[in-house]
Amino acid sequence: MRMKIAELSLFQHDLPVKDGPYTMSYGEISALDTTLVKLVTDTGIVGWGETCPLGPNYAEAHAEGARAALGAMAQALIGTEVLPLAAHRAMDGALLGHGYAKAAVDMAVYDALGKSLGLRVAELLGGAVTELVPSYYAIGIETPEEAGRIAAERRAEGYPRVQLKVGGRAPEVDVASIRKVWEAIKGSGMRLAIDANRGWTTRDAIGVSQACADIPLVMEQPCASNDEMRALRGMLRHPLYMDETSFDVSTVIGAAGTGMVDGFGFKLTRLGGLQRMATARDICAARRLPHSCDDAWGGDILAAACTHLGATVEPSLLEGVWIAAPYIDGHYDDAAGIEIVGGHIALPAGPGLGIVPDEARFGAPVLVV
Ligand code: 0XW
Ligand code: MG
Repeated sequence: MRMKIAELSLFQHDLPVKDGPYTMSYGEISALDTTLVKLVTDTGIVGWGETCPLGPNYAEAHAEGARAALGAMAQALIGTEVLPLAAHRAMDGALLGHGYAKAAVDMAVYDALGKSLGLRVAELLGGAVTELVPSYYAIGIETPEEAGRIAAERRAEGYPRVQLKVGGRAPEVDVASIRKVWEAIKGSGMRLAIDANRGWTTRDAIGVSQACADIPLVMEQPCASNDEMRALRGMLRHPLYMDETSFDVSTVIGAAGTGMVDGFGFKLTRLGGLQRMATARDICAARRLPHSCDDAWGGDILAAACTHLGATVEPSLLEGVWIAAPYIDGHYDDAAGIEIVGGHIALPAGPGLGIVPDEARFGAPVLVV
C-alpha cells in the first residue's frame, strides 16, 4: 500500500560514554548528543531514524545543526511518499547539503517501509548475505602496553579486526603502539587498521609506514585533506583508506574512479543515509574496494541501520561494522537492542530496522510537525 508521511517528531537524547573518555588524535569525547526522528505514516506505521555527530569537530556536523536542518526540512516532508528517493528529493528541494541530518529521515523511511511490507531493511537494500555481521574494535590513543593488552583481549573475544587510533603525539610512540598491537594479534588472522583521524602530516604518514613496513596493516585517513591524501599515493608501504574526507557519494566516485585509495571507512550519516550508502557500496563492489559500514556514534537505531547495510555487502569486501554499543549503557529497545557478541553483530530479525524504541526514554519531543 502506498503511504505518505503524516507526522514527524524530533527527540534529543544524551549518550554518556561508558568507561570513557573515547580518545582520538584530535581530542577526547565524554558524552554524545544524539537526535532521533520519529516518522508516522498516514496508515499509522511508525519509522525511526537517528543522527549523532561525534562532537562538533570530527566531521562538518554538529548536534544542534542536525536539529536545525531537520526542522528546516520537516514541513516539506509532510505529504511526501514513504519511499527513499521521494524523501531525498523533498529534502534536497528544501535544503542544500546537510546529508548527516537527511540520513535520519532516510533511515526512518526505510524503517517504516520495511515495517509496512514485513521486510527487513537489509532486504530492501538488496538482500542480506549473512545473519552474523563482523564488527571491529577501535582502540583509542593509549600507551603501547595498554593498546597491546586491549588488542589481546579483543582477539580472545573473537573480533576479526582491530583499528588502532594514532596521531596527536610523537609518531615514534605510535610506532611502538602499532608493534605492541601487532605482537598481540599476529597469527590469529585478525586484521589491523591504523587510523590517525586526519591527525598526521604526509611526513608522519610516510615515516610511520616505512617504520612499520614489516606489519600488514591498512592506513586510514592519515591526513586532513584529499590533496594530502593524493600526495601519499605511491609513497606508502601500506594500503591507504579514506574515511573523513569521503564527504559524499560524488567524492567516493572520484576516489574510486581514479584509484586514489584502496578502500574506505564509510559513515552512514556522512554519506547521507542508507540510500546513498547503498550506492557507495555498489561503486566499491564494481572496483573491488573494501570498506566498512559505520557511523561515528549513535544508539540502537544507527547501530541497526549500519548492521542491515553491512549484511548486504559482499563479505570479502566488508571491513566490518563499527557500532558504539560497547560504550553505551542500556538500549532504546530492551528486547532487540544491538550488541556485539564475539566480535560479531546478529542482524535484527524484526521488520524494518528491527528496533522498537521505548519512546519514553527520550522525553518530550523537541519538535513535532
Ligand atoms: C572507529 N570509528 C568508526 C568510530 C569513531 O567514532 C570514529 C571512527 C573512525 O574514524 O573510524
Ligand atoms: Mg576512521
